[in-house]
Amino acid sequence: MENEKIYLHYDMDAFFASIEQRDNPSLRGKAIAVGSGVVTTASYEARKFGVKSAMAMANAKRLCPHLKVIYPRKNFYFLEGEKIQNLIKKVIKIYEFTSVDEGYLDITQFILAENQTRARKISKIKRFIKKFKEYIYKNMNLTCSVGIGFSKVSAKIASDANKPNGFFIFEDKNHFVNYIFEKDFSIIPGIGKKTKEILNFDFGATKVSQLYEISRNELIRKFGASRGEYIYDVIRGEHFSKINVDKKRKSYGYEITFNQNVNEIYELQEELRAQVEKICQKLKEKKEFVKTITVKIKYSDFTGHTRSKTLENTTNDEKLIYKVALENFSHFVKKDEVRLIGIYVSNIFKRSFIQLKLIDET
Ligand code: TTP
Ligand code: MG
Repeated sequence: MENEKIYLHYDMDAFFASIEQRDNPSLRGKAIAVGSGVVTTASYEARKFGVKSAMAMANAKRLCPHLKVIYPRKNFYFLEGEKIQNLIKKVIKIYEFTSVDEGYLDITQFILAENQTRARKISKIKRFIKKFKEYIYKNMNLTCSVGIGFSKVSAKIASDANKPNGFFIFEDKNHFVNYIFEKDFSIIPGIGKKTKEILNFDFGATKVSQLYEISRNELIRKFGASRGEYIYDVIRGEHFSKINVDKKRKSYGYEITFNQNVNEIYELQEELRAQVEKICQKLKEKKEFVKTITVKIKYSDFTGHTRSKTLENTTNDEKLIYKVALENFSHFVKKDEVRLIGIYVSNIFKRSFIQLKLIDET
């Protein structure tokens, strides 16, 4: 196939809970849940008792009386997730991290070669998975599950097929369709609660197999073009989306809440200047460039406003970003009794030539 791609999706196993078990040997092999009022995640030992994410802790305790409850260390888990991402970035250049513990990698170049037999391809994939899992384990002492597919979505479904610490490979579309056919359609990512209800209610569908009976037009009529087409294509193994390496997190920034009203414009401008400085430092560290700059303001009566400007070109220039911030700020009619001021940047890019260079290196 001309445009054949091989995607890997990784998903860390019981991420928060595994970190706790790793760092506290007395928790290993035990049923634990991380959370306070609600379970954020449970160890696989606890899942055997039916303990699940988003369950009230009291219910979890009822299902599993010996459950050990661990108060979350959210910042630490986030940093651990970032460590994993940095490890991956060192060895694979086409990546997209979709949450703290999962992401997509394009591994086509490591696998495909001309005139290669199917058996050879599969054995290369298996070797790659083994190396990948060992690499993460050796460095993090954590296990993950891995899925391989011909599209991002097929790789994601594959990574769920043999959890925990497993892997699964979709060799092609047929293999994929056969696998999902008899499954509940909740196996398809992106079919949310509302869509699910409509599919249940209007079409009497609960299984993927039943979705093949609905025409493309009907799906579009019910769900709109984008979601309708997605559902139609995805169950046929025909939904393809690219890994977007350039586009990073949607936005970030800084804001400050004052203890009392601030009425002086220069004081607010000074605060913005300090925030811009911090943002630009971060942009330079991360080698990122932005197009959109937003200023946010809140008044003593809790009303709030934002003002954004999108530039023609990407920038990380402190003077320019500060100038745009001031311009945004000048558009607020009221500039006193301010309780919060902040600045956010979005439309974040990595310069594409940097990325291309990296790809050439591998
Ligand atoms: P998941 O990957 O969904 O779950 P998991 O890693 O705990 O387990 P699995 O082996 O099934 O992948 O989520 C990653 C982390 O995100 C999880 O450890 C806890 C956190 N999380 C929440 O904080 N709230 C939630 O509702 C969910 C689902 C997860
Ligand atoms: Mg996970």
